[in-house]
Amino acid sequence: MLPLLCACLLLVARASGGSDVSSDAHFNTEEHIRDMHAKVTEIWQEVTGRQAAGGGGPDATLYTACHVRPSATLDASEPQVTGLVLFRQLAPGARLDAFFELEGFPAESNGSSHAIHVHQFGDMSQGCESTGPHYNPLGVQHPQHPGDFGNFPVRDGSLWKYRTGLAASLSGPHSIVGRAVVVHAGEDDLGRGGNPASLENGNAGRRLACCVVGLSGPAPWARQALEHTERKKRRRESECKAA
Ligand SMILES: *[C@@H]1O[C@H](CO)[C@@H](O)[C@H](O)[C@H]1NC(C)=O
Ligand SMILES: [Cu+2]
Ligand SMILES: [Zn+2]
Repeated sequence: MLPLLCACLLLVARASGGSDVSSDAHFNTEEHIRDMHAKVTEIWQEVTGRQAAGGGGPDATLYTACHVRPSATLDASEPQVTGLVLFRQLAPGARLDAFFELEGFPAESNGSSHAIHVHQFGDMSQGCESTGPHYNPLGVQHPQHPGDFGNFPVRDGSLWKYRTGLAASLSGPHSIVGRAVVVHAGEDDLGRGGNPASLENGNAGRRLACCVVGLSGPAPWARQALEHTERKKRRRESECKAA
């Protein structure tokens, strides 16, 4: 199977690299990249799918855990946001499910919305500043990046959300494993800000906190699912009492 994969990749590479770079290649670069991505992803899915079917075990689910820490470049007066972001991918190529669990937002930010994105590098050596721009493997505009998760409301200093159908992937050529999740001080304008930055990063403001997406076993996800259910129940109960 491996020689087959190599042969396919070689064909794809030759098909795209063999054209005359000096003439119309520039014009079609974006289309080429997208086309090549589709082919490589297809090959990847076929290979991983076969591995899962034969001997790889019946469960091809992937899990990651990302421990959010305040950016090292913030001063002490800034909000110290901490928490956990978990992803789950039930099969290669499937959309992601996620838990976002953050706390440490200041009281005056009650009701505010905060952008969360996947950034290119899992490098936190200069706090969240060294995680680079939005992860953008297809060279498209914001908010079409795979890690453009939009806005999350803060309530009483914390943010917790279960989301499904996220376009990012934990496998394949555009996996977000090893890259960073960044929590911003501001709201994402979702590309409607009317300036160039809006189409790059949504003008979401300072980087408050971040983490590196790392593979994990299923245990953190199971714990969080339980915690999420119990918290929802508690909130419902307190709302009933208040009513
Ligand atoms: C924060 O806002 C929520 C409604 O979004 C409200 O129920 C809650 O009482 C507010 N908390 C504080 C501390 O103002
Ligand atoms: Cu961001
Ligand atoms: Zn983006």
